[in-house]
Amino acid sequence: MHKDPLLPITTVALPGTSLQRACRLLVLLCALHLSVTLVYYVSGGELNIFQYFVQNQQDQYRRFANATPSSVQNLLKPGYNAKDQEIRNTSNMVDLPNCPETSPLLVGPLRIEFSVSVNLEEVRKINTNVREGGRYTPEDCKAQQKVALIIPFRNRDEHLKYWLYYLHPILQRQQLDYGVYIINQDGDVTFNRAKLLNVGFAEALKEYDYQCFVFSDVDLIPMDDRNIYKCYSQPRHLSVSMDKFGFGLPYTQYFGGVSALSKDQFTRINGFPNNYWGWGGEDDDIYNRIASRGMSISRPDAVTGKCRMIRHNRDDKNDPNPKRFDLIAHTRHTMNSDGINSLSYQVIKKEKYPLYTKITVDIGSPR
Ligand code: UDH
Ligand code: NGS
Repeated sequence: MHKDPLLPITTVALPGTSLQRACRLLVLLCALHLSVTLVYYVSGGELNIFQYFVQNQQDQYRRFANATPSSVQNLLKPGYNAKDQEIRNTSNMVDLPNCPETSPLLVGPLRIEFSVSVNLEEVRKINTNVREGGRYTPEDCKAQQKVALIIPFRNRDEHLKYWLYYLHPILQRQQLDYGVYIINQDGDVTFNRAKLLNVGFAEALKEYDYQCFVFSDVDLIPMDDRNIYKCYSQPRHLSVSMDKFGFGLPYTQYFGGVSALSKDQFTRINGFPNNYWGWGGEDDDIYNRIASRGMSISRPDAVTGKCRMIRHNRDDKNDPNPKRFDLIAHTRHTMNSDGINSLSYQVIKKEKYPLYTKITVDIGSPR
């Protein structure tokens, strides 16, 4: 036996002690790692998921992005009731401050895709602040404009679902006081886009004191919520950077797709033509009307104005109109007698759905 007091203890006991220490250190490190991960997940992790859904609008979390700050709180309250909200919206309007020039709720570029089909019941559930007939009024501030969205329509239900899915949240973030009107052409005579838009103008005004009218094809979705669906001092062309045209304009005077005119601008051009049956030319006629009244076209820049069109085949009863070239050559002569002042139609049915008002109309047939 070794008598040295140091050696026997150290040589036998040292490896065991260092193993224990190493184990303790490892356990400590693991605990530390676990706590850090936990803290990160609870705060940062959740925040990122939230932002992801805000950006992409793919999930029920979107309701938070759609709502104004205090309505977010309301949504979280156990006793939240959409009906109470409606009463507050209409009774307290006078006391509200004006909404800011630029909405703080805008998120900028959006991912728009049409691969997954849309369930309207789900869309309704995430747009709880939208009232019957597709009406919305900001809750915390007085909207700068009362906007009617007018969509010419026939047999495009799948496209309409995408439009409602994407546009309702965008329009709410834009803090507009808005209503959605689907103007459905009855029967199967040749389609007439511009006349349906005139009907939309007239019918929307019967419901509310709209000052601005946004006319949108059902298959066009903006890719940036900074492209505000409101009116400007000059008639506005909004769909300026379409995917199908390689994100540009097909020609400088192009005014098709989505446009916005104030009540005054629309009245000054005597509305839109009623006699373009079939595809093409009616948007060029509208452009001619605007130019002939000395107005110019206002547009967002090519980035903000990006939009996607849902690809589709040509519709039945909407073949290219052979008369369109002759018609657009005479806009200046015809526009005084053909327009909102000569509009005649018959409302067949008016239906109030949770996300839109559908007005089915008989607009006659080509003469
Ligand atoms: N629309 C309908 N139903 C129709 C026709 C038109 O709802 O039967 C509406 C709809 O809102 C559409 C808009 O009118 O977005 C304009 O329709 P359009 O046919 O003038 O224009 P779009 O760009 O189609 O939708 C052009 C012909 C596409 C041919 C494609 C061939 N690959
Ligand atoms: C022009 C049409 C417009 C039409 C535009 C884009 O030629 O009505 O093409 O069409 N004007 C005439 O035909 C006179 S698109 O490529 O979207 O089908 O909006």
